[in-house]
Amino acid sequence: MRVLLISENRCRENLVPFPLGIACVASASRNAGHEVSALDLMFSSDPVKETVERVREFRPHCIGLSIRNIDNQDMFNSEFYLPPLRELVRALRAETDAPIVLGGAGFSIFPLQCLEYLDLEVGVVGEGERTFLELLRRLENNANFDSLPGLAIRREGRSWVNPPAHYAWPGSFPPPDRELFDVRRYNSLPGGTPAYTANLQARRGCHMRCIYCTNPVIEGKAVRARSPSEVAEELAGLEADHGIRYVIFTDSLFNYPQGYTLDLCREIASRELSLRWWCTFNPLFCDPSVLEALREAGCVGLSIGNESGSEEILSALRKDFTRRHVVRSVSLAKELGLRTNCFLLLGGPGENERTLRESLDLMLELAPDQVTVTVGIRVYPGCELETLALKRRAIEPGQNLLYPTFYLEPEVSSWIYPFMREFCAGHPGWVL
Ligand code: B12
Ligand code: SF4
Repeated sequence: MRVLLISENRCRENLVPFPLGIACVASASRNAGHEVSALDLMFSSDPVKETVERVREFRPHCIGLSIRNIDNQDMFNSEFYLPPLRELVRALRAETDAPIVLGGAGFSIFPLQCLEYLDLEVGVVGEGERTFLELLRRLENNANFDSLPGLAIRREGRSWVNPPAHYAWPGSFPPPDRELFDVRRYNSLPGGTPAYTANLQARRGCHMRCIYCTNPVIEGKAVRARSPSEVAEELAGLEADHGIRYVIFTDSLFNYPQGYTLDLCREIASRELSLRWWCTFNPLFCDPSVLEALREAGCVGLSIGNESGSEEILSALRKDFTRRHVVRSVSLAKELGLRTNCFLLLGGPGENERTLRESLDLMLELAPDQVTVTVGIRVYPGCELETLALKRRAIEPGQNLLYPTFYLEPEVSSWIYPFMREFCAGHPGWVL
C-alpha cells in the first residue's frame, strides 16, 4: 500500500524533538513492504498547503497522523494545539477518501476525545508498530478491524477502545527510519534556539505510580529494555551515518534497572563516540557506579525528576523517594561533573507556603545548573490525580480533559504563580 505518514508537531516549546514515534512506524511499514512517504510539518511554512500537495503527488491508500502534543502543559500560558490540526484534517478529508489513522503519545492519552474533536474514525493507542501493520493488512483485504487490539474506533454514534493484546517491543521492531524523517534537521547543540534535538529510546514503560503521570498509560507499566548492543549501535549510527553530535534519550527511567543501565553504558563506552547525550535520572535508583558509568559513556547531563523538596509533597505525589535521595543524586552528579536539571512541579495536592519554601530552599542549597519550574499540574484521564481532583471538586464529573485542565491547590492558587515568576527572574538558571 502507499502510506503517507505525517508528523504534525509544530510545538517549539522546550527542546524540539525529532519525530521518533512515527519514524518507528515508518520503518515497520517499510519493512512490511509498504511504500512510505513521510511529511514532517515542523519546518513547514504552510502545513495545509504542503500536506494537500503531498497527497496529490503521492495518492496514498492510507494516511497515518501522529499527535504528540495536545497542549503545552502550561496553566498560565496555555496553548491548545488541536485547532490547527482540525483544519489540516478537514483539508485532507476534502482531498482524499483514504482512511486517516491517528496515533502518538498525545492521542494515546485521549483516543476517543481526539477522534471526536477531529471527526475521525480510527486510531492506534500506545505502541504503534504492530497494530498499524495489522490494520493496513485488514484495510488492504477489506477485512473487519473492529476488534483489533490497540485500536480506538468511533463510528455511527458508538466509540470504543480495544486494549492492546500485549506490548511486543523491544527488539522485535526495526530501528526508527531517520532518512524518511530527516534526523539531520535535528542537530543543534544545547543552547540553540530553538534546540532541534535527535533522540533515541532504550526502554519503554514505567512501573512507578506518580499520581499525575501518563507514562504508564502510554507505554505500559512493565519496563521493557532493548539489547544494549542494539541501542549502542543505533547511537553510533546517529553519529556515523547522520553526523549527529548530541542526543536525548526519551526513556522515562534511564537509571532503572541498574544492571541494564550499567551494561548499556559499557556498550556505549566501547564505541568511543564523540557524540554527547543527556538522559533522565530518578533519585530513587541513585548509585555512584551508575553515575560514573553514565559519564564514561558520554552522558553530559541529567534531567532529575525530583518535582519537590518537601517530604510531604513527595509523598502526596507518590514519588517513592525522599529529600535524602534528591540530595544524594544531585550532589554525586555534580561531583562527577555531570550537568543537572532539577524539576519542580508546584501547586499540587497539599502544597502550602511551608512546603514551597522547603522546595525552594533545597534547590538553592543543592544549586543544580538549572531548575525547571511548573506551576499547576495538568490533569490527565486515568491518573490518580483525576480521582483526587474530582473528590476535591477541582474538576466536574465527565469534564472533557482534552481541553487543558490543571490542578492548583486552593491554598496557594492566588499568589504562587506571580511569586514564582518573580523568584525565577531573580535566580539565574531557574526557568518557569
Ligand atoms: C521524552 C519526552 C520529552 C523530551 C523530548 C526529548 C527529545 N529530543 O525527544 C522533552 C523533555 C524535551 C519533552 C518536551 C515536551 N514534552 Co514531552 N514527552 C516525552 C515522552 C516521555 C516520550 C516521547 C517519546 O519520544 N517517546 C518515544 C517514541 C518512540 O514513542 P511515541 O512518540 O509515543 O511513538 C509510539 C506510539 O505513540 C505510536 N505512534 C506515534 N505516532 C504514531 C502515528 C501513527 C499513525 C500510529 C499508528 C502510531 C504512532 O507508535 C510509536 C512507536 O511505538 C512523552 C511521554 C511518553 N511516555 O510518551 C512526553 C510527552 C509527549 N510530552 C509532553 C509534553 C506536553 C511536552 C512539552 C509541551 C512540555 C513543555 N511544556 O516543555 C514539550 C514539547 C516539546 C516539543 N517541542 O514538541 C506530553 C504530551 C501530552 C500533552 N499534554 O500534550 C507527554 C505525553 C507527557 C505527558 N505529560 O503526558 N518531552
Ligand atoms: S513521573 Fe517518571 S517515575 Fe513517575 S510514573 Fe511518570 S515516568 Fe514513571
